[in-house]
Amino acid sequence: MKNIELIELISHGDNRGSLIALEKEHNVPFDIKRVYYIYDTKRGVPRGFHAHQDLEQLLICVSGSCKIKVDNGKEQEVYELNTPEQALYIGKMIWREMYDFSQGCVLMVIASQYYDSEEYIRDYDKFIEMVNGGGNS
Ligand code: T46
Repeated sequence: MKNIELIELISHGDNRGSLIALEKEHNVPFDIKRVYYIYDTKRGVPRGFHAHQDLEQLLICVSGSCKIKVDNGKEQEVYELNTPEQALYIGKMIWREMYDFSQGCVLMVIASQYYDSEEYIRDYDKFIEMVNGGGNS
């Protein structure tokens, strides 16, 4: 799907354990402005249900697992994130829903913009309208 990519991260491991580095241009395809993480999620409680017009993000499940449904207004895909060695890139104008969080799941998100609550598209019908009419799909 356009604006969605599952990126394999290179893990540097030795007999002490593993380490993964995230760097702009190497494995993060945008300027990093913000990092946040979602944790202490509740069983059976989904999150997300919105899209962003300009925001790009990388989602990494650094512990546990969860599922991410992405929707570009025409097609939908579900990704299960269950390893810190993969990052899901979500580009502009993608509706996302996160669910099936395992116990102890920590979902880390690297974002291309500072937080702006006004920038969220929270209405699915409006999202579909924008995708079909706005020229951003
Ligand atoms: C997204 C998915 C993957 C802040 O104050 N700063 C922040 O940077 C963020 C992301 C959130 N917040 C506040 C706003 C709400 O009061 O934290 C609270 C929970 O945020 P929200 O309901 O938007 O969380 P999710 O899990 O539904 O969505 C988040 C991101 O908001 C969103 O951009 O793509 O994770």
